[in-house]
Amino acid sequence: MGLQVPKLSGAPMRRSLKIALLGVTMLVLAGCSEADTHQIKNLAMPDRATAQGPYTYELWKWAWVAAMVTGVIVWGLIFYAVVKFRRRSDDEVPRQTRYNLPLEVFYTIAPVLMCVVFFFHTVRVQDEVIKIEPEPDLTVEVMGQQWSWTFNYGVGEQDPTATAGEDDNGEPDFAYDDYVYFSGTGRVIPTLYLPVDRTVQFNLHSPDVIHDFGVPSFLVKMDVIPGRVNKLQVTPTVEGTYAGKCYELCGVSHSRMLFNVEVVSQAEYDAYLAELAEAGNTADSPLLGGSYVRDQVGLEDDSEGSNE
Ligand SMILES: [Cu+2]
Repeated sequence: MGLQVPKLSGAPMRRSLKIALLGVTMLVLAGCSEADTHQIKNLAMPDRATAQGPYTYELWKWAWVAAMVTGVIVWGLIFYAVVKFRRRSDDEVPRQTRYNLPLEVFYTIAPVLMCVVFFFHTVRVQDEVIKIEPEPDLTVEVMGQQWSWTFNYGVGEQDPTATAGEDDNGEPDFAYDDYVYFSGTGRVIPTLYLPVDRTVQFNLHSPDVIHDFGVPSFLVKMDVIPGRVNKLQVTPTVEGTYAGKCYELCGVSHSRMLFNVEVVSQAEYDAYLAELAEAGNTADSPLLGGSYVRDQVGLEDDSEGSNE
């Protein structure tokens, strides 16, 4: 008893396949605007606007290269098998084989090796991107609150040893003695000003739930977690306007948790800070949503239920 396979006539099938392929190719090419071409060249990544961005981009690029090489090998093997072992006559059943030890060893070891290489480079890039310089040029205290952002800019001398939390005596310990701030709301999208070519440290605070602070063009982002201060350093290298957002679904108005970023000259940055001061947005410690940021259930040392 042989395999019952339906009889196919090859030629019309091949012709319609060719026409379909041609149609798809023309559609794809016709849809390519200049912006699309730019996107394709960038492998769908935004233009890099920070010193840290190229690390992320290189990882992304080489992951594509590895995926394409794997793809070409797999597609090649598929087409080779399809052509080489095709059915040559209606009543023929191809030779049936099972077990090929060298092949099985290969397809077990090769993916494991690929994962090891991907893992190595991911860790290498991550270490670079989340690296913290002991003395950044400036520090901005960022609060992600449901559902907007507050940016606190330090005025005057910076104390790089500040913890952005509490010192050993339980006193607030921030990098500056004076602050100016801008606080967004669900209606008012705030703008974060940054001086170009300066390494800025963001101390990330949340008074409520987990948010995630990120600017696509910076190619870095970091979670904003209540009860702890995450730190992220970025060096913007290109002046311009960028869009930032919350990357963590944080509640009903999460989609409104947008902000703009203006990377400007140092003079324009100083002028903006003076503007905030003139508007009365001044404080001697950053606006971080009140003391409950640090006193949440289960986080205080002396409450019942604390495990410390
Ligand atoms: Cu959020």
